[in-house]
Amino acid sequence: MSTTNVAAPMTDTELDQLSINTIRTLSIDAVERAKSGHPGTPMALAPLVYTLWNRVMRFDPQDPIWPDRDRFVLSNGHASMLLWSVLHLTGTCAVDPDYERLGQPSVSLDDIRRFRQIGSKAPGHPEYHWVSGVEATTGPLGQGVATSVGMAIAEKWLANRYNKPGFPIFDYDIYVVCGDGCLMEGVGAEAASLAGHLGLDNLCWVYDNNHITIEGQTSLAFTEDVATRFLAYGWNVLRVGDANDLERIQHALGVFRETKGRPTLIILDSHIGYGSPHKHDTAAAHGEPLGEAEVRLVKQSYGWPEEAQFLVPDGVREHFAAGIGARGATARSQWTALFASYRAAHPGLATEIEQMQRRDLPAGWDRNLPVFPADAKGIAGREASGKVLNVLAQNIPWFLGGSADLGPSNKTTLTYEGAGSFQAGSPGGKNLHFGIREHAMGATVNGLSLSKLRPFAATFFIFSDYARPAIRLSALMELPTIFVFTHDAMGDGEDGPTHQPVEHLASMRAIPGLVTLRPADANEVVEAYRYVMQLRHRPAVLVLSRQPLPTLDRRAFASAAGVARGAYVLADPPGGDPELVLIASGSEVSLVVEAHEKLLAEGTRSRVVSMPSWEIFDEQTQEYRDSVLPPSVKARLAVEQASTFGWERYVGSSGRVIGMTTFGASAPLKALQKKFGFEPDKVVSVARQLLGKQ
Ligand SMILES: Cc1ncc(C[n+]2csc(CCOP(=O)(O)OP(=O)(O)O)c2C)c(N)n1
Ligand SMILES: [Mg+2]
Repeated sequence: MSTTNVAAPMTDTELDQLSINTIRTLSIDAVERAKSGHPGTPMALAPLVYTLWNRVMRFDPQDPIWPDRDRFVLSNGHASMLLWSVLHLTGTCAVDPDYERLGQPSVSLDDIRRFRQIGSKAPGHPEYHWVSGVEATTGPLGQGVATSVGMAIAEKWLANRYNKPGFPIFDYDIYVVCGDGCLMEGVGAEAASLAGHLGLDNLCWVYDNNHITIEGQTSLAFTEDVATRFLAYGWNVLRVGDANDLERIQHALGVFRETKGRPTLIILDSHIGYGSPHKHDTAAAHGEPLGEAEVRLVKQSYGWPEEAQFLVPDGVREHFAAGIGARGATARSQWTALFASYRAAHPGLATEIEQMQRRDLPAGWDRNLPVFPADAKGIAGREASGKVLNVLAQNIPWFLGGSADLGPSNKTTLTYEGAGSFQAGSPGGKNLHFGIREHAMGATVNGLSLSKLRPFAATFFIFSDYARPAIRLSALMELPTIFVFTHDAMGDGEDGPTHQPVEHLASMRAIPGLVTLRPADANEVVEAYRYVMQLRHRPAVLVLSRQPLPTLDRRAFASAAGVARGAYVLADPPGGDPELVLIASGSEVSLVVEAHEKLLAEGTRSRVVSMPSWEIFDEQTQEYRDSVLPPSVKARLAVEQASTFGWERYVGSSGRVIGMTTFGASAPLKALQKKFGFEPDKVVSVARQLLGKQ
């Protein structure tokens, strides 16, 4: 007997549930196939992500970089299958690094089938530079929530500068999903405190309060009252007691949107592994496949065909198209029309917005950059930097930044008339005050950069350690953030070894993609900024001296423009043809210049190479590199007030390094230079040894 089953059209409620279960089962199947990943949290949070995306967010899958879109950050990045599912089901399109739309899906079903495999656009954790529609790279817990604070600051700043009566060009919200881990991490606390202080009412964190982390119940280590803590930070705190209640979730998100003057935390009580008879509410659901037998039981509980894998039932894609797709398309086309009339009314501002979106610099961005005259007494790297920053900030409207409470010391304060401080009541300020929160500062500037502003962050080089995870992510995300680190070595003498970086240069140089620059004098500082400003997809670290460094006479020495090649020949023996190469960076360049003069006087044909940046030098042609460090010259001596680690690559096995192999000490700088061998005579004597001249 055959029957014809004419199915009644599904109700919206049924389609909601079908869509949610599609997210859940795609997540489960992907983890199962990959034999690794995190199924439990996507199973629990599918209703939240569904509600947020399909009912609330202003996001057009056709154009995932539309500037006025709401942002979504999955701070608990291990739950990445939530994002891959929703990017796939909404048909979000891919964009290339030049911000061109490619017309192909960002995440295909095939990518999901190849979750966590090489080349898949569904990698283990959300990766900004790799998958379109990912707003921030997350996975290191706490980074996403902290980055979102920068995104919220950026929206306030952009709205303040560009919105005009009748033209709400920037009017978006930042939604973040986070778990216990993000709220346990210190960086999450720093960021929440800053967001509360700044009253960022465009920022909503949804906290997945599932009482589970990897080791088991949160009662093992996390028993604080999160709600009270966030109230104390000045947040609006809401609670939704059932993660499956779409109406309550939607209601809470509505309350967030109506709340002014405070960020919102929605505490969402959920059950990790929801639907799994044996694993729900247990750590076992966190980070491993459920196993075939359990998957069948889970699918039964969802009313899902047990055998089906990677199933996207009919109607689900259409349901997303009718929700976020239609809403996003309308919002974007309205915005595009608005922007067209904005361009007519405010052409200059419209051009700025377009340049910023492409990470281009405005015409004249480098006008009035200082040129420093030769001066034996010289000027500190941080001083020269302060002058450059003040010029750049006036030339580039969207260039802004600040320090972790060390502005007066880092010389990063923007002091020109009208620069202002960014605060809740003055969202146009260009001086950001991060407070003593280096880690959140790093993540915040990442958020600013993700929002296409051009930010810098500053502290003492020693405290780069406190921001390092965010610097690393900056490099991984390929963001052109700028880190200004002063007090680069032992220049703060009496402060002692707690304040004297040793291994930090090596540590920065080890981060792939990051450009580290340690300029030798004021004109190298200018050239370093000139180079860095033109980077569109790379972060940079500027390592600057506290103490004055002689400003080299560029009529006698090579031009500081050599900085753009990472290393360059600063001085040669008469007639060239060196027998010895002295290599140095930063404050040690003028030291080796002194030694070089002594060596010349005693008939040694030495060359001085200023090497502000290893990375940039390594990217030059072999021919250029050989012209600076001739392969035939084996007598090479590098001098740098930092760990010797890594210098072998330039001095070779027969070269020498004068550097640090211990911590520093508390004493005046002169005494430290003597104690650790950073004196011209020491350089001369090691040079003689290298040449067998003594
Ligand atoms: C900084 C950092 N430390 C440790 C980890 C490893 N890790 C990944 S998930 C996780 C547990 C997170 O618990 P929770 O945020 O509650 O997520 P849930 O299991 O509830 O999804 C840990 C420790 C990490 N990703 N980042
Ligand atoms: Mg948890």
